[in-house]
Amino acid sequence: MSHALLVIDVQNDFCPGGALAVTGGDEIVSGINALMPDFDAVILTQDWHPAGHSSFASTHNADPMSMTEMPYGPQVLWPDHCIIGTGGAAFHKDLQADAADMIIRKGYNPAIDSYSAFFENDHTTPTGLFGYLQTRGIDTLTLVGLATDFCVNYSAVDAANLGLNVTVRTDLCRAIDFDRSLDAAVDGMKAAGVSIRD
Ligand code: VGL
Ligand code: ZN
Repeated sequence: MSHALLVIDVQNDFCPGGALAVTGGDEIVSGINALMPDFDAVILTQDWHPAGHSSFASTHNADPMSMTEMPYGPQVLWPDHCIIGTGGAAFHKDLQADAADMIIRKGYNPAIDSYSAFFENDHTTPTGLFGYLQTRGIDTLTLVGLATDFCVNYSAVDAANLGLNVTVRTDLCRAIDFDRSLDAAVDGMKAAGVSIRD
């Protein structure tokens, strides 16, 4: 069976200067590139929202980083970010995106956010990534990217619950760390059986 590198959302809007900048988000790019040749497959995710997405505070006339209730549960309202086709949604210019076998986009459904690379935030609607991994015989994942406490966390927990062997390289991730979300995320990942490598 094979081992894939899953690179989460290394996009301009999550890097310094971006709309939802993660501190140090650009520091991990060269280390991620250097890891790519060690894997049987390289998969990138790309956060990919239509304008007016339901996860945007502006859509609800609310303050960014406030909370709302969606039919699927609580949801953080974010600044507008990763709008389809914009420069903010593009990968960081130094990320070796050409090395990817697969790029999976998520968050394009206007009514449902999608932190995880596997399921939308309703925890039901699949992105198709699990089927891709199964048909390629990939049973082991190493995750890197942005942000540790949101999209990396949700992707890692879903992957572990789907029965994959999962390691998160936190040295090649950076966190939003909103309302102590990083500690909660690390606890949740460990509880799901994810290996954390600092
Ligand atoms: C992310 C918030 C909103 C992430 C994406 O990549 O962690 N966070 N959209
Ligand atoms: Zn998003």
